[in-house]
Amino acid sequence: MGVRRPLAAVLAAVLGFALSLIPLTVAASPAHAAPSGDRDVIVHLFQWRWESVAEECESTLGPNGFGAVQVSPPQEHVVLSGQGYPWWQDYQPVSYRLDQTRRGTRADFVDMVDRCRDAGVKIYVDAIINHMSGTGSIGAGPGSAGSSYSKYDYPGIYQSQHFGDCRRDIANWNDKWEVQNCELVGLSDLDTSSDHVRDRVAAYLNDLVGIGVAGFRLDAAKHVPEADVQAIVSRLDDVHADWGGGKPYVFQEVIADGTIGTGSYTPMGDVTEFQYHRDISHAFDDGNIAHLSGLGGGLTPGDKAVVFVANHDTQRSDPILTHTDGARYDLAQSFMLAHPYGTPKVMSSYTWSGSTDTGPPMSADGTTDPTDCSASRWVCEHRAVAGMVSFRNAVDGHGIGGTVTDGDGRLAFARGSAGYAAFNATGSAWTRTFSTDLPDGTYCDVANGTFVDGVCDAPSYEVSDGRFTASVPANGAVALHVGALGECEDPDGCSSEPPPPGGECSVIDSRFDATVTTWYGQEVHVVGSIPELGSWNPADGLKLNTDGSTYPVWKGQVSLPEGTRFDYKYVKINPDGTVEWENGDNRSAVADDSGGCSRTFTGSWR
Ligand code: LM2
Ligand code: CA
Repeated sequence: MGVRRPLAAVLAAVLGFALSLIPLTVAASPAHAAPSGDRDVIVHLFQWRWESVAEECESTLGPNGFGAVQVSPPQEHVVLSGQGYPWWQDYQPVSYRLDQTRRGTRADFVDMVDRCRDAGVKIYVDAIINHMSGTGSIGAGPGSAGSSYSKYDYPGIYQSQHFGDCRRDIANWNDKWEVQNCELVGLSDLDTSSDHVRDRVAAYLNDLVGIGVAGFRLDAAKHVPEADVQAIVSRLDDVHADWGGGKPYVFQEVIADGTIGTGSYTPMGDVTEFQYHRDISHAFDDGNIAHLSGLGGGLTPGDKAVVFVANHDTQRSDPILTHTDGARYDLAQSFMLAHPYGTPKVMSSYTWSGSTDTGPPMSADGTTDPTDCSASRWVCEHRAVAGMVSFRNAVDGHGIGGTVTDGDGRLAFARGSAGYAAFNATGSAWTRTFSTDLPDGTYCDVANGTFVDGVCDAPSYEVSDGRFTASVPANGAVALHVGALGECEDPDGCSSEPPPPGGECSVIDSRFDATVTTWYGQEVHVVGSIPELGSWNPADGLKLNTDGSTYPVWKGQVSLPEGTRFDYKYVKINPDGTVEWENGDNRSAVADDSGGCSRTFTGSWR
């Protein structure tokens, strides 16, 4: 298709789907302080400033029981003014100084760690241990904190001899040696077999541990030989006593393929499970969720797997289900939190239009703006599932049972006598009586609000003789647990019914008016990122119609859940089935209720 494939897709394209189980070749390392079972949820506050993270810990994450924040890389990075300060500057370290990044100063970072710890929330740092900066347009600095550098030369840290001999891009992804020793997208590849490099990387990580950081995402871990990861991890200090001491939590970014599987990295810590991401995303995208109670079966053992619906790379390079999909995506993240497999990582995104390189909201000098969840570009989708974090924490230790389905798109299950959740990935409400093992009482529906300090701001349900009757909203969920017993106290209303038509709208009548000149026999379709618009498949898009009185305006209509964000393009389909895409960036839209319960999206062919 070519229209929405960014550079990073080159990366994704070569990552096969096969999960190969490679025998363990590395000696087991000391036990790590894995996130405690009852507070294990990670949220990736992608590109947030340090002070914004601190505020979120205090206002939202701590009170709702989130366990940890994955923050964007804190070390000094390249500054690419000529390229509009793309987000991926961070993935090109030029020193390990925390003094000044686009997200704030070292003092800001320290303050964030302290304030989050006081709120009961850990900080996990995205640690780049495989490489330093690249070349080409990247130039030679100075870096964000003023350090001078050039590729293979970082004064006072690394010189040419500290980088591998390969000095070219990874070409053959089936050759494990190349994958681990050549360059990932032209980034200078550290010789992690050398003691100097191991010591230097570990000193950086221990600086962070000393500040109170409790864990690490090891970026591009698959590109670092297992023994080198082991050597670095074994050099780590124990975490702050507030976190119970012990080694930092480590999860490694391993995009498993036929050449390198997750199994060879599990001795050093947890690993990202990309097959889970593909499975859950396709299931919710297709509305085919009835079979998901066994999600994760056959993948990396759950106590070693970090799982997610989308991450900052997949949402750009290989989007299956992302924040642009609105309700269905939120539902998938809710499901991930309700299901016991893996350590869940919730994504929190910002939007972009046009290039996927686009950085976060920022000032003219490339410094990131504070987050404002009510402003349009910060999506803050973790807030939509905050109540489900309390569900996860409350049902820890209880397996899945009492599964109920209704067609392909509906699934409900118990988590023992501690919780019950129902998911509806169809366009109409699912009304029925559910049988549970919950003690009788009034329960707050944490799928549709939060339960904090005994206050429920969501609909509540009466469980009587173990049963409750609910109308699970279209593309929505209902979730009850024993840690959230209480009646709705929401001043905005407590109805568990979908909002009445004419008031707030749950569905937006979305109309497209496209001005397109065609020749006889051509059709015009709207094709976009959501299932209703064909999930980028022209044949499944929305067909528009015209007649003598409206031509060249083509019109069509589709109903979308309120708040659905999506990208789209116009295409012409010729009688022989060939497809012509319009030029330029994808169009972006939100089917919100700002104009009542219907919206019209207009445009002209480009
Ligand atoms: C990762 N995990 O293994 C990160 O999750 C991913 O976001 C990083 O790529 C990657 N590894 C390297 O840390 C991103 C971004 C790339 C970008 C790199 C480096 O997705 O597009 O590459 O960060 O900033 C950019 C240019 C690329 C160029 C490279 C080196 O897009 O065209 O390659 O810099 O100059 C010649
Ligand atoms: Ca390497």
